[in-house]
Amino acid sequence: MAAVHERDVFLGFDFSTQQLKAVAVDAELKVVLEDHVHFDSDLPEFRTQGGVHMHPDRLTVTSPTLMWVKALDRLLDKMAASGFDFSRVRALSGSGQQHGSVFWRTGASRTLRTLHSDQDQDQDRDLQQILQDCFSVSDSPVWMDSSSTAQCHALERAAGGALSLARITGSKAYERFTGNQISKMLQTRPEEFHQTERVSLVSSFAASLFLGDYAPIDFSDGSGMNLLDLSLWDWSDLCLNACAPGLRPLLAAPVPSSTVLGPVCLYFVRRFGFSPDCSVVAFTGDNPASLAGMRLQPGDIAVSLGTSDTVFLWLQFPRPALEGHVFINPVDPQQHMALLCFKNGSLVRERLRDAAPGGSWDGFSSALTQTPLGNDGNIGFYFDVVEILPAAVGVHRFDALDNKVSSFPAHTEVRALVEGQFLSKRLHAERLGYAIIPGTRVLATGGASSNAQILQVLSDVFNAPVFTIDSSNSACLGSAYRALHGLVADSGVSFSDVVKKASEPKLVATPDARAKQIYDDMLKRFGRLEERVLQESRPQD
Ligand code: 5FX
Repeated sequence: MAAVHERDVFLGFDFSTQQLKAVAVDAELKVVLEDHVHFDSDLPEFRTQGGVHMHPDRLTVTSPTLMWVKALDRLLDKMAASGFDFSRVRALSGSGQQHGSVFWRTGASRTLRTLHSDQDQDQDRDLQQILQDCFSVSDSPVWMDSSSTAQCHALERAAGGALSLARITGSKAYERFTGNQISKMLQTRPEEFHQTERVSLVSSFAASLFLGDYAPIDFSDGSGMNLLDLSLWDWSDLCLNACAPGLRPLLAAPVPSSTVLGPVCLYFVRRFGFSPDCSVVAFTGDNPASLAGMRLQPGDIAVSLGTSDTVFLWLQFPRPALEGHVFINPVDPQQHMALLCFKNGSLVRERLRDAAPGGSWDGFSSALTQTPLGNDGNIGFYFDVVEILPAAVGVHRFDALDNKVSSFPAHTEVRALVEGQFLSKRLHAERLGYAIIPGTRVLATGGASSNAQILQVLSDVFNAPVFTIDSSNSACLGSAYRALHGLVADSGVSFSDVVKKASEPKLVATPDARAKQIYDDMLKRFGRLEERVLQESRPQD
């Protein structure tokens, strides 16, 4: 592969739920362009709310496939109008919301390949016009869909149970996971299904547009389908057959996430001025792309403290379990990543802030500084809404002797919440195989990552230094970085070498010397108490 030149630019796209975003970085990894198209407001003709259609059963959630095609037309037009020089783009990649599926109608590959034609006839037509008849299903199921419970049960039965399925595919069966959605499509809309010649994820669908041909699914996003055997880097015949017999040719073989799929097709060269040598690197899921954008390294953990809290782990030795998701790592297929979601995040922190002395973040922070590490043994669980990990609800407080108590003093309550939220993240991360190793960093992001006292507790509970990063555009940025990495991955250059030039995260907290002993012990108690809370939350017969 030729050296990267000073004038080269790398482009990353993110087809997220609500918008299509683009970021371009130069050879020094400086961001030179950010742009987006917002589905609801920029494409009102599709009548989406938050980028989706919620169906009357309130379980089925879809997005119009052609909306994504039109969004790409619109975004590239906007970028051209702003003077962006497409001829400098050496490589592009992208990401899509995970799990969503696109059903290509039989014959669509022929239409896609017309994008390679050097005839002028298509240059005046936008992508939406060219591809309007290409989809056998016009509304793509997306990750918010939860209508495939019956198919999930059937898949778990076929695999010999939820844990066996998790051991094969990295996750137990989830309604939004694509295999179960495909199975539902076959059972409820067989006619459309039988008119389908290819099923893509949102990511591989988007790559197909640039490629002018079907793009393969990458290992990392493919891990979110309940179909990929993570140990084989290939589809599991057992899962394929359980979801839809004969599915393999409709998916084609999955590929490593850093694969160069080919050059951008002529349509983009002629219409927007891309270089015919611009490479399309496999697209992946938004969460894997975020891991790349946050530049996680072996042993790192990223904690996003938002409305709900999300944890990304770089895993060397994964232990898929009944909770969380293990994916093949997007920047190194020999490694893994895991994703954990916690629903009770900022809203609970804000509720306790309001109740804290002074009713402010200052009061909340001073409660943390005035209470000791380990909170004198007091532990709390605060689930205002039914939690995912664990599937429990309500507020549960325990004193140092594990007795259930009905209240804590105001300061103790604040520390119990923050310690409890972080202990829970550590507990569930460790269950998936996460281990704190020398050099482990905790990367914090999201609203609450601006609170120094909260981050100190995070550092103490994980006994690791905490750094802050801005992850607002991490999926897009990660895609631009992956575009660059794709050009050199085959020659053995690691992703971390490629992104060395990007700005360093900021060190904001280091663990107290007493933290390891205190929280190693507390974690064991926390695990036992969580089990009790879970039992109490189970409906009684
Ligand atoms: C992950 O499993 C999810 O379902 C979401 O984070 C989607 O990827 C959001 F786009």
